[in-house]
Amino acid sequence: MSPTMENGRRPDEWKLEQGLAPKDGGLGSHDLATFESIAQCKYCHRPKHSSPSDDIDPYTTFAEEHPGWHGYIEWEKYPEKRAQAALLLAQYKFPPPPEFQLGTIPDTNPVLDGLRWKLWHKAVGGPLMDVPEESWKIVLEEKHPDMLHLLQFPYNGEPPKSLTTAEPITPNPLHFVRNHGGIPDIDAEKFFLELDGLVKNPKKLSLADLQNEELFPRQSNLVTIQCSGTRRIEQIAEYAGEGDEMINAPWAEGAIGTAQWMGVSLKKVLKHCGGLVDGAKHLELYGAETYFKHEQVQNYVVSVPFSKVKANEVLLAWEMNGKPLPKIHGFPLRVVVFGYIGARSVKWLYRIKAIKSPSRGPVQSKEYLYFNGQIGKHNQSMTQGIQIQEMPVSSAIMSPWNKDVVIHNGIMNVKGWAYSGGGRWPERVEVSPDGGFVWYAVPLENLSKKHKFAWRTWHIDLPVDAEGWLELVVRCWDNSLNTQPTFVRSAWNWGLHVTSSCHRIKVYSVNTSKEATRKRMMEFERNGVPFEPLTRPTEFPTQSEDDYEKFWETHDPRDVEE
Ligand SMILES: Nc1nc2c(c(=O)[nH]1)N[C@H]1C(S)=C(S)[C@@H](COP(=O)(O)O)O[C@H]1N2
Ligand SMILES: [Mo]
Repeated sequence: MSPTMENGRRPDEWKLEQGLAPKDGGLGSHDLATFESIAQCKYCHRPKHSSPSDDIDPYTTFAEEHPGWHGYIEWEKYPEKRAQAALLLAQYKFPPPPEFQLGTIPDTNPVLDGLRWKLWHKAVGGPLMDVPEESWKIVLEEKHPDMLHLLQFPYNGEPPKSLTTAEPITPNPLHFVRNHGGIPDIDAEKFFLELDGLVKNPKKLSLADLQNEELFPRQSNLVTIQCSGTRRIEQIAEYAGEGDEMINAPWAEGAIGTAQWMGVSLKKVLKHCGGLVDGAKHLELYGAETYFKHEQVQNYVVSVPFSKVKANEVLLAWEMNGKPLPKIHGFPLRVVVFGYIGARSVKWLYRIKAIKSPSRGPVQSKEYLYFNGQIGKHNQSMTQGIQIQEMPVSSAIMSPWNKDVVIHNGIMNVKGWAYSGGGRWPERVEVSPDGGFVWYAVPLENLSKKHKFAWRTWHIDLPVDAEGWLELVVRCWDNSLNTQPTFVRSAWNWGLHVTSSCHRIKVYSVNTSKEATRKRMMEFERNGVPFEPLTRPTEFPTQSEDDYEKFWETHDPRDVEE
């Protein structure tokens, strides 16, 4: 492929994901000590000054709930405590989120900083004060050094393209991360899971209880987790949107990962609690960290229907690819909901509550909404959005990359992933070299093994005759014969969720099986002139004076005489 590659990877690969050049690659641009100078009093716009909330001692008022559970403040059970945090937040005017959709996406890694979220934590203070710094430290300890950090805090990151599909099972340090807050640090020995609400016999189970094979058989599944924001950058490139309170991280194709998860089926755990009381139909899942929305604090709460649990498709997992869960992926216990958007796979799980109807938690019912294309800021209401649950069929080309120069001999090697949610799986992957008229099927032996709840990685030797700029497209057909919308525009939505349209990339094709091209490329080599960048003028004549004159001897001149 491209001559600038080192060990098959480019050091500046991430810039290609965003179409930008990298700059610092530093640890983030903001000194958090600047908090006092940035945060202003909401009313007088001067730096924060004394107020009634000064009597609140955040260290005692917002104390962590249990010893050994660092990063867990219980909010859901204590409305007064939430009101006090809201009082503290209300003192300040926070800076607006950065504009990166109508302007340009910053050329740094971390790409976005999350200053507002950092300041919210500082404003409540107490045990939340150091959460942004502590979380970033865990990112650096647990994730691959080549991660593309889309948002420093709450941490959102994806692997570089060349590593995303290098293996059909994603190595833990390369698995994408999507957080809504800090990363708790919970002592497994002190941990317990609370099951309450409409369960017959509410219980508290320690990790040792859950791991006791006399109580619960182990279950291990290969499951792909896909964030509904995957490939969002294509929607952003088309039109700006908004949707959720969280900065809409400009994800490329890497917000998807596949792991062998091990734990126990939630169905078995509920059975151990005597099952559900009549009328209970949903399980509300609680994550330990603090989530901010509209100057209110809460824990991370979503729900799954009991029918999904009954099918043994909701796993309580403590192992990821044979290793204990990394802190960043939910240690000591997380949920893995097969075939649903990632948002339901709650990390740092501490409570499961049986309820009658889907959770009213904002992540469940007020975000992750899928709107009609004409809905936006001017006319949006939450109830118009479909709550996203199962992911539709999707796919992506991971090599070559958009705007790549591909030098080939009539056969282009193209690689990627394909996935379908809801217990459907890719049956056929098709690649087009011409923008979507002609489709070549990926030979079945070039697809990774079929699993009910996992993606398939694939590669194809694509016949490509044409040269110059071409549009490569991929689409997948799942086992229900669903396929993907044709263009981003076909399914663009205000929340910038579920970019499942056919993935299109532009490549510059140089076909050396053509005699003239082969000769030209040899000339570049002979003259010691690099072919790239494409836009640099060729530094040697592309036709000899002789050939040029000969042509005019045998052809009509430019103009015709009547
Ligand atoms: N407690 C908690 N669980 C969470 C989240 C979170 O922010 N907090 N993010 C969710 C979202 S939106 C996704 S896509 C997945 C990502 O899982 P991963 O970070 O392990 O890849 O976790 C989900 N579980
Ligand atoms: Mo997500």
